[in-house]
Amino acid sequence: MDKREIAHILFQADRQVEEIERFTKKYPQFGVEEGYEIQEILLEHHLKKGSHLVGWKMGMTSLAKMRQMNLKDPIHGFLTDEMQVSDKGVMSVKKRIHPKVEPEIAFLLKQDVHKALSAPEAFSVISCIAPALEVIDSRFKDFDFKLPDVVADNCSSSGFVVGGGRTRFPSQRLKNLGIVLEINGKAVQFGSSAAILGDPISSLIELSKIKEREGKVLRAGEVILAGGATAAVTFQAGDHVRALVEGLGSVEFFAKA
Ligand code: OOG
Ligand code: MG
Repeated sequence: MDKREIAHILFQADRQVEEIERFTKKYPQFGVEEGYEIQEILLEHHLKKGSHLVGWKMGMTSLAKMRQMNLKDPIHGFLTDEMQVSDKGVMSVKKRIHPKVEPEIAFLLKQDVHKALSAPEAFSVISCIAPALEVIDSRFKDFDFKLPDVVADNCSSSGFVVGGGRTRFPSQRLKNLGIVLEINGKAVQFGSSAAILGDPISSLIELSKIKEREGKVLRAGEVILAGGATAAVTFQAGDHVRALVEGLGSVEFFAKA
């Protein structure tokens, strides 16, 4: 199994909007650690093509999803400027294979983070807490993947939108905020921020631990997506997609061909 080749195949599948078979079928020995090594090479491809790293995302943060996948820890990926769409902006469907959307909570960092954070520290490094929408688009046929595949595929990352949010927010409220995902004005998913590791701030704490282990730094200005709060939902060109998060406001996009 050639990690460089797999990263190249994943990058090409993304660029050419072509689905591929999961790698664990052909390489049953392929593990999560190798998945992260491939993800690193994939990031190099994005940077070489002129994209900029703008943040990180956590995935599989709901206890239900972790149990379903038999996981003990969430997974993480990178976010680039190319994936970002402004609030009320246009999300292309044509550039994606089989996109789905999920409501999330985003943190904006106001300072660099060099080490694992405690909960009070985590709140002190945030400049803003905002509602967000994440568009996932697995490069694998039918979203059929095992953990090493999805990690290599940058955790299905494809697009994201961050809403206005709040610069000050009571920390104890964050752990149970109602969340609604709407498509064309109709509520299609309901959830609570509690679905995200019991409290979304835990996602930032987990990420800080991971980055400390990797010897990497989270940078001021970066966006952190805490993880999906409901199931992800398919959308189509012409759809107006909006997420509302109690106390934080809303965020939306218009899906276009
Ligand atoms: C992986 C994407 C995980 C989340 O928030 O849990 C993710 C997938 O389900 O394809 O973004
Ligand atoms: Mg997500």
